[in-house]
Amino acid sequence: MACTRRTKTLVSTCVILSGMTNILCLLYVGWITNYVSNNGNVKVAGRTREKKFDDDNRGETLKIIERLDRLESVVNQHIQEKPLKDGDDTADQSLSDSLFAHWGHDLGPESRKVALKKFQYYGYNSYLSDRLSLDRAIPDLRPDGCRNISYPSSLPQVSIIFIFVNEALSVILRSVHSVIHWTPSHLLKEIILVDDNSNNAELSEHLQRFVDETNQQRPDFIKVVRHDRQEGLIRSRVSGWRAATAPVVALFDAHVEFSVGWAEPILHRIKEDRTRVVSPSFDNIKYDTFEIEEYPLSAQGFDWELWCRYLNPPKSWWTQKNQTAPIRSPALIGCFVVDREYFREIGLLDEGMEVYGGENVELGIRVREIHPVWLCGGSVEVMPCSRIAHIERAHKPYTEDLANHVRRNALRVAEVWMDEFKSHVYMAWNVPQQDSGIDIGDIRERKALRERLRCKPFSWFLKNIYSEMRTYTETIAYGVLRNSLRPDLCVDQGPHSDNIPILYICHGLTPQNVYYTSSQQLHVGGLSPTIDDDDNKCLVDVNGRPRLLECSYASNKHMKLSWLFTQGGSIENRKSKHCLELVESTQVDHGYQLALQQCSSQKWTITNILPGNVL
Ligand SMILES: *[C@@H]1O[C@H](CO)[C@@H](O)[C@H](O)[C@H]1NC(C)=O
Ligand SMILES: *[C@@H]1O[C@H](CO)[C@@H](O)[C@H](O)[C@H]1NC(C)=O
Ligand SMILES: [Mn+2]
Repeated sequence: MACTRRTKTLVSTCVILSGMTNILCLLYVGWITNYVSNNGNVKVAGRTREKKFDDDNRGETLKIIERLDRLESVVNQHIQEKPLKDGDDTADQSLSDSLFAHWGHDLGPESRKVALKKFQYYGYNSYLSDRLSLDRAIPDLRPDGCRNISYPSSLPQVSIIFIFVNEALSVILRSVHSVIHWTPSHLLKEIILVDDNSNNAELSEHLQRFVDETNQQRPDFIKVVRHDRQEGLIRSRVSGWRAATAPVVALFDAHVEFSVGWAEPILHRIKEDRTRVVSPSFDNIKYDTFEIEEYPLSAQGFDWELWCRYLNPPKSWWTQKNQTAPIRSPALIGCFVVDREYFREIGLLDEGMEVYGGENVELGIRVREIHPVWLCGGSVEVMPCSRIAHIERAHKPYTEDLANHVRRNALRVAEVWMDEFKSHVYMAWNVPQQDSGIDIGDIRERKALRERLRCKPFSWFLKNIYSEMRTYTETIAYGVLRNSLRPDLCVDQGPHSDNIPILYICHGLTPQNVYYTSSQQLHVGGLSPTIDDDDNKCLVDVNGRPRLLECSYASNKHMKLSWLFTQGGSIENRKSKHCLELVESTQVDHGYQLALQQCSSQKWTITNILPGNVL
């Protein structure tokens, strides 16, 4: 799964994403890194996720990391990705920092080398995993009350599906061991291992031996499905589903560990109502130490790029004051349990999604299946009493072109399901809505499915299921904002802390996203996805200086945030009548900086105008 945010060093972003090949990414990250170290707060560990639950307490560094996190998806989009190259010193150093920060101090140099190599390959510490018991117990992190709930003895049986590609054997085996150990045996019908064409022969061999041994005791208990070419995670899940025979199927990554009592709460909910699609709650297995890190209870959602994200549970859940109650959730983050036949009825997953495997790709799955489920009358929920620990990788071991696939899948979802809100996905990915040049494949079948299931409009989903999501129906133009004086420079939100917009070499990543609205606001930076996130930043004339302030704040304070803008014309503040312009400056890198001054007819353009609007 990709939506969980990882601990990340600043420089690793580019290393991981581009194999150090992309100058722009390095420039950008270099700039951020300098900024951070110049300000003396170089502590870079921390999960973004925490901020959702601790809103008042966010360090600047965390914000920057968050930006890099958001950046990641967009960086991908712009960068021809290459896998990590052997012998790249910078890459090695950053990997090494990441692996050995909290682990391996007493390891000899040879072992370190081996461990590092494996870490680079898998994105987690498989060297350590190989040395941990396959049967280790993980802590029982269920909230109070779960232990006292009793469930009917007759619950539907479940098929467990694990999908993987090039996963460490010990990690797969631990997933299998722990699900066997923690699922009551009369409920566990079978385990299905879907190998999406791993190119590791040793893995297949060892795995097959384990399967054969197990099946000698319980014939057909473990099934192996092997793809003879890489199909991606989405079709892997469907392959697993095809092989399953139990009334309920559970689809998981093969790098998880189950916890006591995980199955009963979920199977009970599905038994009560077969249209419920249920996710367990997730804890983290740290990629370096393999320690279990407790995560707060969350619902699961997505942003407008359709990357997944954890959400605070809805108000209605909090007011029940019952931590064991299911959490209604707009989406799923990838691992879920569903009635096998119901899953078929609602159209499985979109097999038209051409995806090369990788964890982030699962986003496509989540979003894909959530819409049919919700819009067509089922429900999605997260069970607090069912807990599973999942390894969040430090980096994706195979990043080839990942974001392009995610973007393509997102656009498929937008075109099939999102009606007038599809513009939001195009805006978030910063691609033109018409003639995007992106081949999203044939979506007729999915559209027919939507017809057949008589799904509700997407606006219904937003209003009733995902009311936290912000919408941007007022936006009329989006893209990067350039001045004809220096078309190689773009308006950029600059460092978060000082709220000063800057000019920077155009890279088109999130910090350079600009949105102009029909209420004449200019938003700079990524679209804030939900009301629990910070508001968008608006360009404001503050005492004659260009500043970026939260739009709602600036608006409430009646500040000067309205701008007259026409494509190819000036950007003039409606109150102060000053224009946003470039002025020469020897103090900045690129020779120009932004200023507000008497209008001198400088010309600005913004990349895309939404269909039906004139600027
Ligand atoms: C749970 O059950 C045990 C024994 O059945 C009982 O002693 C305990 O008080 C119960 N706890 C709660 C929170 O209900
Ligand atoms: C809390 O929620 C659980 C699960 O839905 C339910 O079984 C239980 O009765 C609820 N407890 C209370 C006190 O409402
Ligand atoms: Mn995963």
